[in-house]
Amino acid sequence: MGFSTDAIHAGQPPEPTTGSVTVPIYQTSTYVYPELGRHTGFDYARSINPTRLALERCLAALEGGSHAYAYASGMAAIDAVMNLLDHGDHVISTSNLYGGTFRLFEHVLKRHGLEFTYADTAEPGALEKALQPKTRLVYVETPTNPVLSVTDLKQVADICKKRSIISVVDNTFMSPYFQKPLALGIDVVVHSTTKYINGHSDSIGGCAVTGRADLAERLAFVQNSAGAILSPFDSWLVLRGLKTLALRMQCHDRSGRAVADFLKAHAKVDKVYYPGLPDHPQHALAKRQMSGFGGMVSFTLADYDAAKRMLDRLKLCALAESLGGVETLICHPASMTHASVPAAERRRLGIVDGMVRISVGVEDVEDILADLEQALQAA
Ligand code: P1T
Repeated sequence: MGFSTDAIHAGQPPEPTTGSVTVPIYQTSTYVYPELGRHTGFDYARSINPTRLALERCLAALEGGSHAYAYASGMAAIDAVMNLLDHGDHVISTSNLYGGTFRLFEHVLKRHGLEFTYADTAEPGALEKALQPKTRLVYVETPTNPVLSVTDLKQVADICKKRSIISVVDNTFMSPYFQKPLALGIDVVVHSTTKYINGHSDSIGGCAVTGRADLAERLAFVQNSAGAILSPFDSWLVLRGLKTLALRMQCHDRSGRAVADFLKAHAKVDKVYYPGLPDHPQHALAKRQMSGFGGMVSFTLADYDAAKRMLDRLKLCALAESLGGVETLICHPASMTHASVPAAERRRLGIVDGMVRISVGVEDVEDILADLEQALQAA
């Protein structure tokens, strides 16, 4: 089946009692056993819920995996995946990551005995150089948040496979519509479903998808044991959002390119970060590995004050954390999404105080450009 057919139908057969074409919200905590020693396949709603199950099956289909698990947030999904590891295991991670992922690694998981090395995985050879005998997992964000650097996923998968290292990719920025890490040999994909997958800025959630039965078994065990599940209502919202993922991504991509071109030509703008621009350092790889460039664009102005003047003047674009919604969201990574990354490290990664990040929404692009233009005049 095609992508949109799966987004609309996979895991979502008509409900058998009434024929309801949408999956009902099974708002229950438990299920009656017909008799002692036998249940219906549904025993307790932390372990299994029909609305969540429909979403998990749909997500597995869209990512080309066999199993998916839905969690209460993107961070809960990442935390659950890191639970595949044992005390003392070593992880290599992309150096530029969502600030919250860096915080989880540095300030939570390190305390539980995991060790982390950060490498610029976009640089050929950097991953091999960081390998240790105890490396058990490689964690990659691509394109990265917020500098949009792109890592070669086939190379990562090949390096990891040879050494029985688990490869994990945060596919939040591209969504399965534009990038399919599992098809390139990656073991696990994670998402903040809060972003493009749900797409309407009205739910916090996350998921992990894999094609490996051994990892799926452990993920299912951890999901049930730790219990950070997505609620039935949020599962329903995400199922509803998913139905238009292809349409939304096509529009985000079209408008993302227009915004990147506009910023590139603007006198007030120093540097534009967008994988679709021919001067992006991994543009050729991005063209090969992704089927679109998406709607995330970052750029730099002279300094913090210029960024503040611009951001405070916006009328349509909303100054807010998050991304991937139908409305254009704009943020200042250094003080918002990446505030938990130490200042020196931020500067090393290029997250300067004059950087602004836009999640280009699906409004009429002329209106987005006009708002940016009037705000940039203040920069
Ligand atoms: O917010 P949550 O659903 O827990 O997702 C965390 C997360 C994971 N991975 C990536 C790539 C992300 O961008 C995020 C969350 N990011 C933002 C809130 C943001 O504005 O960048």
